[in-house]
Amino acid sequence: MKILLGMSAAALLLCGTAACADQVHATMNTLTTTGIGAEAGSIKAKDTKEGLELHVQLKGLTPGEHGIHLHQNPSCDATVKDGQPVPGGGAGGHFDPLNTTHHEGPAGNGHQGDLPFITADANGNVNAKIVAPHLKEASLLGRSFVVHAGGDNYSDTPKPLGGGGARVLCGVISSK
Ligand SMILES: [Cu+2]
Ligand SMILES: [Zn+2]
Repeated sequence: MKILLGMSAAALLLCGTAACADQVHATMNTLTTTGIGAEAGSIKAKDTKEGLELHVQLKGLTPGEHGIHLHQNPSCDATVKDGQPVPGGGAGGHFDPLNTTHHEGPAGNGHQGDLPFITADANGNVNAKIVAPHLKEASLLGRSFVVHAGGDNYSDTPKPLGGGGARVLCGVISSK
């Protein structure tokens, strides 16, 4: 693990310029009760002076708003809770390196993994650039992006974690 981390750091140093923009990315797939299903687009990341910019291109969503977050683990596996399958449960919780345990959205001081919600058009497609002011590319490797069935009100009330509910798309983040 130490060697892997070292290599990632070296790659980031070599590619710290605009010439290497968009090299950190995730291929997104639908989630099923046993793992992942069809490919559903991609997310590409780059650092800007406003923060981490994500180019989000997705398909197959229900029209309307969807919560999207950086989740802790590099896994899109299904897990089991109380005897029920949890699609994408392997991704773990929202990236929260300071252990705030609060969901406050991209401008808040809670989970660093809280991203601006995305909106799918009438055909279920998303082609959007979103900016997460508190995140950097270097925080992404070894984690995953998750898109939820519902929107995100950037709060833990009335429902926890923005109220997005079930996990519908997931992608483990890599760099190449
Ligand atoms: Cu999430
Ligand atoms: Zn959160």
